[in-house]
Amino acid sequence: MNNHITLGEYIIDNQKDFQYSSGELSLLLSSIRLASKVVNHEVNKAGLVDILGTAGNTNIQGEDQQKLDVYANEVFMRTLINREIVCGIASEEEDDFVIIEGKNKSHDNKYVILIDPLDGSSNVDVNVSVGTIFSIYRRVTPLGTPVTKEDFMQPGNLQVAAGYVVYGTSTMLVYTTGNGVQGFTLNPAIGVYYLSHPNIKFPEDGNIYSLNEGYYIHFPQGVKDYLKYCQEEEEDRPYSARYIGSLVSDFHRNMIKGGIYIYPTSSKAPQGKLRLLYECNPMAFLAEQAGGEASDGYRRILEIKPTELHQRVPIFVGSKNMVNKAKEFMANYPEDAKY
Ligand code: P6P
Repeated sequence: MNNHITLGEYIIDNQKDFQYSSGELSLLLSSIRLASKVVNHEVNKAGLVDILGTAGNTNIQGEDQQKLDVYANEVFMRTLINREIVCGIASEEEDDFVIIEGKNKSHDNKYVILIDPLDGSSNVDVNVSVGTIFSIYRRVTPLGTPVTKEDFMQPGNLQVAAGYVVYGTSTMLVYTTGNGVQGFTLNPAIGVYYLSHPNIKFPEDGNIYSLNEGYYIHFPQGVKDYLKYCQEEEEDRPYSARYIGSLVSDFHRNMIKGGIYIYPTSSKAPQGKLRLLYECNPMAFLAEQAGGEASDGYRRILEIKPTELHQRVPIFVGSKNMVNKAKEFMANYPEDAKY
């Protein structure tokens, strides 16, 4: 019998850390825990049942919705709505935010959640890790009224909690409520998450860089210069290139070992590819809570004022000294700060 604390026990033990919490945030985290176990069950057997491939439609991003994308979105939406613990939900798989009109006066709930239900889902068919990403805010409009877009368009530095589930060789739930980053590993035999990685810290330095070098010719010059720096024959370089096309997995590996993940603007993706509200902000909150950094190349991700629900921004996230070195190269081209 291991002596690790379970996620449920941890949430209860740390209830006091949630400012003004009436237990709603604990309930919300517990619901995410439950939904992640249901999704994990399907992801792990995806190869066995006809749930692979596309669902035959596309999301607002124009991307093929994988059947598991749709399934994961339904599981998280249903779990959160049925429990009526949030007053609104925004999802990568939903064109607009969803107002929770529950029977028990859901408008009185104080949190909104933004989710990417299954990031990297195009990897499912080839058995590569995928992940769920979530971001939680306190609403800013009056309790008792239906949520508005304003409740979702908050800068990342106002997040109350953020985290991800990585469905990998083991399934982990990693989250922060602003008091450090805690990692929990699922024991699938009994369906319990145990605290396996307390107070995860990004190594200040690292020797892994993660970006899609196939787009090299389309990158801004600052990114090209940084890439060449990473590949120079020096005492601490060249670094290793590790990129599996799944943000959560690349981020998680880099947070444990040290490294930087970059999805820059390019002539093919003038705003970058990743979404600010439910990909970049939660990963940036986690990175900073673990002692790392997250920038768009010029500005702190968490200080960007959102303008659209599904807006994209470039991201440089990971070990503090690696992100700062990349920013040094980007600073030589201030014209690229506009995107
Ligand atoms: P590309 C998955 O679609 C994703 O959002 C991230 O998980 C991943 O890092 C990135 O896009 C991969 O994008 O353009 O390199 O295939």
